[in-house]
Amino acid sequence: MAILKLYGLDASPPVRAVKLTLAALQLDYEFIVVDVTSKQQLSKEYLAKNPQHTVPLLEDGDACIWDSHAIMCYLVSKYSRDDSLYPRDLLKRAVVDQRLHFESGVVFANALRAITKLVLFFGVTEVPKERIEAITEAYDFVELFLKGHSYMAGDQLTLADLSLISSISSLVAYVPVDAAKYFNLSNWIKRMELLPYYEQNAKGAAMFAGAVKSKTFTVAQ
Ligand code: GSF
Repeated sequence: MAILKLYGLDASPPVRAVKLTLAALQLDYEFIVVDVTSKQQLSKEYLAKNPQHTVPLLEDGDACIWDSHAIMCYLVSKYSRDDSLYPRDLLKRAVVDQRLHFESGVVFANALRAITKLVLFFGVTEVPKERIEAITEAYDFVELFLKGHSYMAGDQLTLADLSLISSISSLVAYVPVDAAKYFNLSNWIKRMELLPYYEQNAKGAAMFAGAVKSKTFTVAQ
């Protein structure tokens, strides 16, 4: 087997989701830093691998796969005999898939990326209140998903958890999770922090939080 190569940077939530998956599967890989803050993803060499110029990117032999969700599903399907992270049972898998699409569209794109573009990339000092509402809406949904369950797609750890913890542990830099209002969510975060390989997310989440905290912004009413 060719050595897997993962391209990205630790501060990036979807890169961390893939790192968590690689650690859960105990797969060796080479990590190649592509720093999007200095536009390294726009190099000719990187564009040849990923014309959409996003991180994470996984290189497996001649194959280049991007989008964290696609990478995570590929890794489990190809390299794990145990399907617990991404069940083969079609109905169970559909629930995990729903959560992954939810992470991609509602949590990452509509909540995390939207506010991060304003605060970190455009240096906006007054954020529209819709951006904060998008975060609390995401928290409201996951609180509901977790009702009566320990994990995002039911009672066992799946890719849904590894994906969602990467973005939710970054969103807390903007809106802390109120344990009284979000009892299930705050317990789930604590459960995720106990994973033996959680450091794969913790380091980058702290870097991300540090970048957000270094900015000053208010919320427009
Ligand atoms: C999002 C990738 C993405 O936007 C995934 O892989 O899950 N749905 C995709 N990555 C950002 C970095 S980040 O916000 O963590 C990225 O690569 N931006 C640089 C660019 O040129 O788009």
